[in-house]
Amino acid sequence: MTDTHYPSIPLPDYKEYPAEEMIRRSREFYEEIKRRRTVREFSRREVPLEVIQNCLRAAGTAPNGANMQPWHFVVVTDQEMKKKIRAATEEVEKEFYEKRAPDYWLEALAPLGTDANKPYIEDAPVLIAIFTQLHTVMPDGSKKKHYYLAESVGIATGMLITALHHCGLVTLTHTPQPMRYLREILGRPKHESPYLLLVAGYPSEDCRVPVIEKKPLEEIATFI
Ligand code: IYR
Repeated sequence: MTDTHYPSIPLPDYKEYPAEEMIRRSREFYEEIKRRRTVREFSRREVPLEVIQNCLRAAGTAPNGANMQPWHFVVVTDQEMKKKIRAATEEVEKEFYEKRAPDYWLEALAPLGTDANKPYIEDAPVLIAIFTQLHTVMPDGSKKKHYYLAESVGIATGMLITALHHCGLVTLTHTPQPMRYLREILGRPKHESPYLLLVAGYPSEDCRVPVIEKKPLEEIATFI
């Protein structure tokens, strides 16, 4: 049998911290990340594209199935394209709010005050349409299967949201259902499926957010 392993090297760039420093870093990171809020009112101010590019690079380091990196990110800053995406999204959302959503779902959403109007899709400077990829198309046209799509892309998306927050930007994780229209509008191939539309930018000056609470540690974790 031929050796198909990747060549290996000693773990590069690993940093160990003394326990005290580790505790301080964990506390500081928690303080930093707990300021993150999902925002629905965006300023039209532009953001430096390099920030988005670096945050995407960060997302692209996410752990994933068999290192197939089964994701694709489409960054939309073009106003006409945003307008198109807004119109298509509002159509889907109108159908959701008026017909498809069961009462219990509408009741769960009522405290958030969301509806089918999505002005932020046009206001925010950046939309990042995130796609899962079923396979890689090899140069000879053959297909190389991808694994754990939802897990991999979910982790990468979490890292992207964290990176954008770290840079002082706000986001909205938007998941209109069904999202197939995004593939068509953005001209993505059939083996890619829209996973989430991430809206990113600065909050509007009068941006407000609901008063919500996160479950305490005791409720979300068990130590055995
Ligand atoms: N996609 C719809 C509905 C919606 C669903 C959930 I669950 C939310 O947490 C928020 C909204 C919308 O974006 O309005």
